Amino acid sequence: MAPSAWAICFFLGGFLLPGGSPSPGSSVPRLRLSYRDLLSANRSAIFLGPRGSLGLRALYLDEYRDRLFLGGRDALYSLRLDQAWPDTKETECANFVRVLQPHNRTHLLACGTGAFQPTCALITVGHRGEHVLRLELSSVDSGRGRCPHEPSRPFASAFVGGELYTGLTADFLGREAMIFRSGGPRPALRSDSDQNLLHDPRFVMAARISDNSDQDNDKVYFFFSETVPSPDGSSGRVTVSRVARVCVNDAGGQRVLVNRWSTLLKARLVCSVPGAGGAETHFDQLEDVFLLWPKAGKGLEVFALFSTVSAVFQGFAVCVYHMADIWEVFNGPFAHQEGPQHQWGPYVGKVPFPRPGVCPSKMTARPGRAFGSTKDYPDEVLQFARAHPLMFRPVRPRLGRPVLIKTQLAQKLTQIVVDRVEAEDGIYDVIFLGTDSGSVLKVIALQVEGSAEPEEVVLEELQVFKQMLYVGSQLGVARLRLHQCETYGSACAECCLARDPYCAWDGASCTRYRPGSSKRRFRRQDILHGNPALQCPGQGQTEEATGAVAATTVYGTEHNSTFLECLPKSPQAAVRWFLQRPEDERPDQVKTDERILQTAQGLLFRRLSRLDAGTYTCSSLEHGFSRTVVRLALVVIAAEQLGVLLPREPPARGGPASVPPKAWYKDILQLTGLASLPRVDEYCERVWCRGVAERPGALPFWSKAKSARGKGWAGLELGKKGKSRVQAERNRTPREVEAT
Ligand SMILES: *[C@@H]1O[C@H](CO)[C@@H](O)[C@H](O)[C@H]1NC(C)=O
Ligand SMILES: *[C@@H]1O[C@H](CO)[C@@H](O)[C@H](O)[C@H]1NC(C)=O
Ligand SMILES: CC(=O)N[C@H]1CO[C@H](CO)[C@@H](O)[C@@H]1O
Repeated sequence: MAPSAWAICFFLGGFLLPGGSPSPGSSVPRLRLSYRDLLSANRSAIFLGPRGSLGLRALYLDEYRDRLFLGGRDALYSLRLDQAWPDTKETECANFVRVLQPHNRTHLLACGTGAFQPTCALITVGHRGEHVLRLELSSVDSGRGRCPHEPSRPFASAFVGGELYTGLTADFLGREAMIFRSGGPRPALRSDSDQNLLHDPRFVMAARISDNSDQDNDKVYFFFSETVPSPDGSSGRVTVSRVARVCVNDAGGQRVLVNRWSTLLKARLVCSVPGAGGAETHFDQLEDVFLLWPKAGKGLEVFALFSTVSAVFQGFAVCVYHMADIWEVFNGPFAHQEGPQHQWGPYVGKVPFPRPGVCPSKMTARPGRAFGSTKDYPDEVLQFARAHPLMFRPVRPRLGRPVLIKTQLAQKLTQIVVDRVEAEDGIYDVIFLGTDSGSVLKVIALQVEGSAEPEEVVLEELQVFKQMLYVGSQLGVARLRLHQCETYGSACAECCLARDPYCAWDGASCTRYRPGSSKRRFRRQDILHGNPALQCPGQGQTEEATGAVAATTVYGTEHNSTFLECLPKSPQAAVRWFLQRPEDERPDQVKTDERILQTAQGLLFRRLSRLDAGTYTCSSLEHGFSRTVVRLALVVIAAEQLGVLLPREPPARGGPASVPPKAWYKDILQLTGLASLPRVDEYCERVWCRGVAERPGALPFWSKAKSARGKGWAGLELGKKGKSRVQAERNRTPREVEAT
């Protein structure tokens, strides 16, 4: 089991939310938190293992034992959820662990790719409260059919009633795709390879879902996409997404479909946006599926993340399916094709009894014929099942369209987790989307009354054990709190504008909202509209009128460039600049032109004039709520005054020209009459240390500035803030988790 052949290893993350599952546009985020921000706010913890990289391939969150099990490269890890990481024990295991499933109360089943020889073994993990991790050597067995040969091949598994259900390509060459069941006392069962049932499938998820209280009807569902011959009979191939299912009590046929599934059916999952003239944009490639189990009664919802297949347009969409709609499609007509060149249509003839796909149960019993097992099904039923594995109707999403669409993203979305949150004004589904770069987007999709289009609000952030999100990437695993309300700011309006269903204004601060805690009377929250004018009356205007924000003095030299920085907390806010000159009665909005540019970071004067002097107010406007971000009193130093101070030649004495001559500071200080040394320090740095901007590390943060440089403009330097941000950018590694 030498790990030598394992150079091929791609990202394949995991994404888990406790309690989520019994088996385990201008859409700028309002708050973007870097990995460092999260770590320093104690919001996240990272585990990378003793070697600094896990090669993570499988996660299993065990809420019963308070532990998180990780399957990585050559190792399996057990992390205690109730303690700080890394308190780990490690055991050597077979290469890349792809399967981690609970076997019983004391054991886990783990399967690894081996050196292209899949291997399974039982791992003793102990009872609740123990922290044991031991490989049962006597249990090591071939994992063929239970685990793929490669660490990166799409694969899904579910452990039900002591048996492992897998959707995978089981052979070394990756050609033999199948849905397989093994590991119990019953003979193994697989999909029929002659039947052309699966076309290059990419399995995403597998789970047991009960139709009703009768356990005989329990089925295992598989979600995947496949590339099938074009349904219009032409020679092309198209990618479609599928939901397939098999009965847990399927035993195969007696004469037909021996040791093959006799109840396997599949249906298409459609996720598309209707466009002008009936044209639809389809999201056909399934990326991930999350099952949102209802708190009580029926009503399971399937959240599915799709991507486009198109080479020109990269987009992602989240569609939500009611389980009841999926059942309806499986109860509907079968798809039928007269011959390979014919179009598909609904099967209109007589369907034999028991209806193919129906599990043997009390419902299939007839006087004199109990059909206690699929082995008792008439050959006619099995022949029909073999010829009609596909349903005619596709499954359409709730509301007939995606709840969320994302285009023009720099990253690919790969994972989805959903948390249903009860807020003051309703129940919201908070969607966490994991990206291939390791960041996590937190989004709520709102259905606003009277509008067909759902409104999307991209929040920031990420919850503690029982309130935590576990994010896995190839390098490691991160634990993040689902919310940290105080990061939204210290004002009622900021809390309200965040529109985060986890957070509400309690009269003093922005804190976790818990429904039903009626002791606190002043809980202010408005997810639907985010209107602080209603929720936080009197806040916005008073601040503006009294000019509560004190002005800071800044200096600029005539004919030189200068920059006034303004970074509102929320990038979703519109920024406006106002100028009040000493002689003016009221401030006026700053008119931007060739000379004065408004950038995302602030106001840039390419060449400062004396007339630019005055008090600048940067104000952010979001959902009708305006607040002052910063007030800057700009003093313009006249060119003549500066000429007296500055020598014509750069300072001699061998020193580099970029070193600020210290003596001039005092003159500048006298000139301005103010002793705010750090700011003057910064100012001088801007004027004289232009060379710093040329350092390669300085470029990414100021990528906009870089292009402007070509037009002969220079002089923009990184402030201290800018520098540290660049540093963070450059030191970024894929393991860094960004809550956005
Ligand atoms: C984070 O946790 C550490 C240790 O528990 C503590 O010392 C530190 O003050 C915390 N930081 C914040 C920002 O809460
Ligand atoms: C779990 O399964 C293992 C292996 O079959 C067995 O040795 C162990 O006793 C079982 N534990 C329980 C609690 O049933
Ligand atoms: C870039 C730029 O315009 N620099 C000017 C800054 O001010 C001094 C003094 O007036 C000029 O000599 C520079 O050309």
